[in-house]
Amino acid sequence: MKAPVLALAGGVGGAKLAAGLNQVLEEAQSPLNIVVNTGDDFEHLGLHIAPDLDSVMYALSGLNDTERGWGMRDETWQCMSALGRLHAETWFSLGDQDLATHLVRTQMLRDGATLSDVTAHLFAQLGVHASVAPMADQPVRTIVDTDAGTLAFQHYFVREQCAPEVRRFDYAGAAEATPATLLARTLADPTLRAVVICPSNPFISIDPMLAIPGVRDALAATTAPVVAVSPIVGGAAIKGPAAKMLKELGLAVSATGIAEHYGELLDGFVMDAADESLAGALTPLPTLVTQTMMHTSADKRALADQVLAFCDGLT
Ligand code: FO1
Repeated sequence: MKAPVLALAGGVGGAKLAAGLNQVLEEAQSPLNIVVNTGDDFEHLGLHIAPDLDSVMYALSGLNDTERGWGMRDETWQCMSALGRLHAETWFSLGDQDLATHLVRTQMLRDGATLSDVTAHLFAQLGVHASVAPMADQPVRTIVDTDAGTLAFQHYFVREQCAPEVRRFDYAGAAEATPATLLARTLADPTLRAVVICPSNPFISIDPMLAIPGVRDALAATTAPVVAVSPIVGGAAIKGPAAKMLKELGLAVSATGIAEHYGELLDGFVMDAADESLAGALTPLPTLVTQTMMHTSADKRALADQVLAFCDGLT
């Protein structure tokens, strides 16, 4: 059995690189384990919504809407219109096809399956071969402390459109959670090839994982190289509110700010060619400067190939 790669992912950027790694490693018949943030999960209209798991699932199965960044392509919104007619909550858009995912997940959880079981089942139904799991089977919920009060993550992100100023993040339930089996087992695997922290928002996609007891220590203890890809290019987030958050938290709005945020955890860092002038500031951290924008499936593959070669060179 070849050595596995572990990808930590959340959000649109995370799903894109996870899809690239999946293409490259599937062709090489090498194992890929993807662990996904569930700090964005919430109960809505009686359903368990897991946006980041679904972004990865739709990206890897090719069902994703590339324009919108979340949800499924060729989506319809009949249920949302009907909810509007009933004066029910419509601030969070659930597509008709996407609803099927939430229905199956919610039913299985209610029948006693774990979120890891449900995730493996859903990915298998859509023909994805990579092993994918949530970061934990217990609920961990990102809470955003803002100048407009304390907000549940999706209330901050979607309902309030990230407008309130962020003061800090909390990950409710993290202290009581345990890493999902796939995460714990992969981090303890002495043959682990690399850990790739995808170009995800560090505060809302990766820090919820690091808040689970044992994860940070296991990342520090693994002999595999831990490499992060910057979600900040040219002082702006590729997508989403990462730059706004860095600024509001008083951190450098740059690829350097991201590397500094992960600090000692990293054995290597990947930043975009647009930020080449910043690479020296990270010395002695080995840094790969390359094209990190992923518009096409060829871009995702190319970045995955380069990141893997960089990791292998660090070992
Ligand atoms: N993002 C939005 O900006 N508006 C929405 O109405 C919305 C609905 C939605 C439904 C299902 C799903 O899987 C994701 C959805 N997202 C929506 C994206 C999601 O809120 C965020 O992208 C993530 O939580 C942040 O990574």
